[in-house]
Amino acid sequence: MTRPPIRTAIVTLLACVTVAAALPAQAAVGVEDEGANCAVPALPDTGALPTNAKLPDPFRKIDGTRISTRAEWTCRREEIKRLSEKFVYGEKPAKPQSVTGTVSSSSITVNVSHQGRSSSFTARVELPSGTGPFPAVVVLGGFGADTASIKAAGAAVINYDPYAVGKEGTGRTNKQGAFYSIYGATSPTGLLMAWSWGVSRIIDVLEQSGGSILRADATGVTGCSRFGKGAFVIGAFDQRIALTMPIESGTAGAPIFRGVPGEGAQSLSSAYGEQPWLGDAFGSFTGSPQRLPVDTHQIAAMVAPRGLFIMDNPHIANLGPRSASVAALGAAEVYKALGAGDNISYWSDVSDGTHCANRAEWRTPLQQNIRKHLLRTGSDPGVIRIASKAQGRLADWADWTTPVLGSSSTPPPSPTTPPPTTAPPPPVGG
Ligand code: MCU
Repeated sequence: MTRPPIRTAIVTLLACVTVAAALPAQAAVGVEDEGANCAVPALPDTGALPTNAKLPDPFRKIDGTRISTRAEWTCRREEIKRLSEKFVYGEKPAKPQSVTGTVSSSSITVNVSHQGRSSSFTARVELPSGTGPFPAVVVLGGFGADTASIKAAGAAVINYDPYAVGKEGTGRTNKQGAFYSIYGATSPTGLLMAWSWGVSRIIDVLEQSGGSILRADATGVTGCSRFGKGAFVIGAFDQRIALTMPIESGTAGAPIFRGVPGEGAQSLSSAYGEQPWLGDAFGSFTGSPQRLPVDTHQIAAMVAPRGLFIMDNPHIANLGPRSASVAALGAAEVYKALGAGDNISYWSDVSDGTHCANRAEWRTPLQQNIRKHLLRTGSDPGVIRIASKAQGRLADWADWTTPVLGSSSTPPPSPTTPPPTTAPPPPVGG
């Protein structure tokens, strides 16, 4: 696939510029990070990271052993979280000392203060018809998400301007926005994680509001393109988000970092340099993603067992759709191991090649996901529907098998199942 289509699209778009034992179906919603108190071993230093051309084993802990129960996922997830913060996105600080705000049927205000610094931002609310309280989908940006279908399904829309929390167009030493007013303009945390922090603070305010207009336990997130990158990270890093729906996110979003160079997607150095989306620490890996101790299949797996619906466009190689499909297939192995295989969807089988188009193909799965994970009135299983022209193969990237995880602390009788197999067509980069 050639580059021109995305350029054309960009010109257009820049104009708008355990959960312990019995997991399955729904995750507990209510805690931003259930593993916050896990005893995580010391993380490796950048210089000591081994080279691994394959995708890191999501089930192998930093101490070298593999998890054998579902309950252990909570702390393994925490390891992935901390590794991702250290090497990919930058740290997401815990809830600040004070978060206050208001929720009305038309807007949300968020006021934050921490160690003598304060900042605030607002988001516009659109309610669906009917009687609340409503679940809500946080929509980043203002293009590419089918807000009419979200509301028709019965969820409110929270229009979130990520730039109020982390501006684009600044250098890495002069980051601006509500996040950086608190944590400093030279914070090494990138914009995607700053945006994630902002949505977490919106959910804090929803929780404090008593939930009479918008429910705090039924929040989704979506956005397209750079805001798809944002939606991906936002959903991964707050376990109160019940449904994560990145659209056409491209490099620094869903596509596996290791696959990006071979597929002809936007290069890691281009994405790293274009905007401070990724954390400053990622600068060490733009030419050597094989040294990263985590890849995006694990970031996607951080969403498990919560709802995840990744939408992609197979017609634009620059978006890395093959590499994104591999991430989804890898994450799906974690979902399966947790007994939640029905909660993940990936859909790139769409006809219109326009970047961030409003697509009829996604309307039904979008509304099914909203009913299942936000309204909790539906039970449709997730769908993996990969366009044949952008089909990645997990078997080419994974040298690990998917364990059968015990549902208690007793190790299961049989430790492994055969390697994941999914589909025949050519490998990423092929
Ligand atoms: C796909 O997301 C980005 C892409 O990474 C950028 O290189 C390009 O400039 O903008 C895309 C986007 O956000 O389009 C609206």
